[in-house]
Amino acid sequence: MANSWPGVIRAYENYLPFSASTEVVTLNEGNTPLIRAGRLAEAIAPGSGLRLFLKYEGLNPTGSFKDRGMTAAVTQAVRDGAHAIICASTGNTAASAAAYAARAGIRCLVLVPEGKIALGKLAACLAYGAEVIAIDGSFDDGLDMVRTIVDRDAIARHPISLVNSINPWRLQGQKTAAFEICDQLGGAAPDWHCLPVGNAGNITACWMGFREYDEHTGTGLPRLLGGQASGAAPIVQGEVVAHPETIATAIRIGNPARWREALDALDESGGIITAVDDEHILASWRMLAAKEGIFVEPASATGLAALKQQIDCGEIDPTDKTAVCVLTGHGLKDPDAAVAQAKPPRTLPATLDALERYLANT
Ligand code: AN7
Repeated sequence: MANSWPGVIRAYENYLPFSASTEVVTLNEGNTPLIRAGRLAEAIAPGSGLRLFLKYEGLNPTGSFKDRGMTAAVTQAVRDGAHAIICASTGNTAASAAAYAARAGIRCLVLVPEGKIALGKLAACLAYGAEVIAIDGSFDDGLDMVRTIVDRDAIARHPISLVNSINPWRLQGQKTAAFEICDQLGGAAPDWHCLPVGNAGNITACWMGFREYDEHTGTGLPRLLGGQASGAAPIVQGEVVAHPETIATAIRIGNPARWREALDALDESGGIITAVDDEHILASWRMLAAKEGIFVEPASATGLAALKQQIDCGEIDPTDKTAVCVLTGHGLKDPDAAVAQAKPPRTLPATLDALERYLANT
């Protein structure tokens, strides 16, 4: 049977501000699996009846949830006559922008923090032919730079379109994750929607999506649970973090662009935002792989780590609840982190003898 999934813009065209005649730039993103995680539920909330689901966004075309927003942002950029797009990024936005720009045949510039972008993301940006500019500053510095340059360029003849999530089209595309989750749960929102928070675009977009779907189809609304890394938790602390640090480099962000919108979404949903130590992010990251066979990049485990923390401290009662954890990026994005966390492989001589002895002793 032919794969008829057309990508998120066409799949949810009634909910998106694109006309039927718009030429969509798509890689058939979206339609990611919602995986029931029974063993993990039993590990974090034994005997509670928790129904835990994992929205595996790492299976998008460039390996992260960013593709949902990027199809919309690049479609609109082309419609606006842009000849180039630009963004600052911890890596996933950059890789996604690079791919969609290649697809559209336009130029792509990405600013990344030097030495702080995971290998798989850098590799992808280079392969897609983006102009990668490494800056000796943070993501936040890069975002300030691209915001300013785009404002200046607005008077030029060939506009550069900014595709960070301050671009409203990004949120339009990204909200489709909420639609899919409700559809996959049989027309209902979960009780808890748990996700990592960096620049806070995704939590803002998801909330927009849940609200719109509830209005039109009566799915109900989830409560939002956002997780930030302890070393990069400006929203939790209520102040800008000048030098964010975390092993979860994707969310190494000290001054989120969608800060206020995230606070509104948390407030409206009766949600929680919490900080999780790197150690607990990694413990959840390990559980996802070892208990469910799902390999994600470290940042992607932050929603699960936040859920476990809130259950442990009694703030969330898991009894007979449905919770979705959004796994935002694929494990192959950050192979260095994975190898550094694991025991090195055993080496043996290439003989049957050696293998037999190994099997006898383990
Ligand atoms: C795997 O790519 O900000 O709160 O520049 O890559 O919407 O920012 C990445 C963010 C979570 C946080 N998980 O989402 C970038 C960038 C992964 C991510 C987030 C990111 P937002």
